[in-house]
Amino acid sequence: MKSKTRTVAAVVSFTASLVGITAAEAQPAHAASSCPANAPCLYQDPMWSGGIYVFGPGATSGCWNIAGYFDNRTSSIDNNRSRPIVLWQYAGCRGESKYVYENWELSSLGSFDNKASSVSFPS
Ligand SMILES: [Ca+2]
Repeated sequence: MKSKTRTVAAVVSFTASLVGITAAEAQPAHAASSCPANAPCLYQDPMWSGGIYVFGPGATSGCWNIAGYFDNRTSSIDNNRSRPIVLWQYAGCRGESKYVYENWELSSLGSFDNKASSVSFPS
């Protein structure tokens, strides 16, 4: 198990450099305490502040549109779940996308700021 964990970490680091995520953006979990356990949370403002949009335990697969007020307002993420999520530019999980690893927090979204309109949960 230990060697598998190291391999996964190396792949994450390599992929992060490819898509231009800086070390400042990718931080260990638990900085954002307002997000419930096992839930992916979207925040209206950077640094996990402002309004919060929480995906419940039923959101484990498929594509979910971000309803109402939160559409195009997400500025930081706490993926407080042991599975990745993908943010999408348009409803129905179309357009540009941004991958968020399991148990990762992003204090800002760079070019994806205020863009997300749907979220998918890859199996
Ligand atoms: Ca915002």
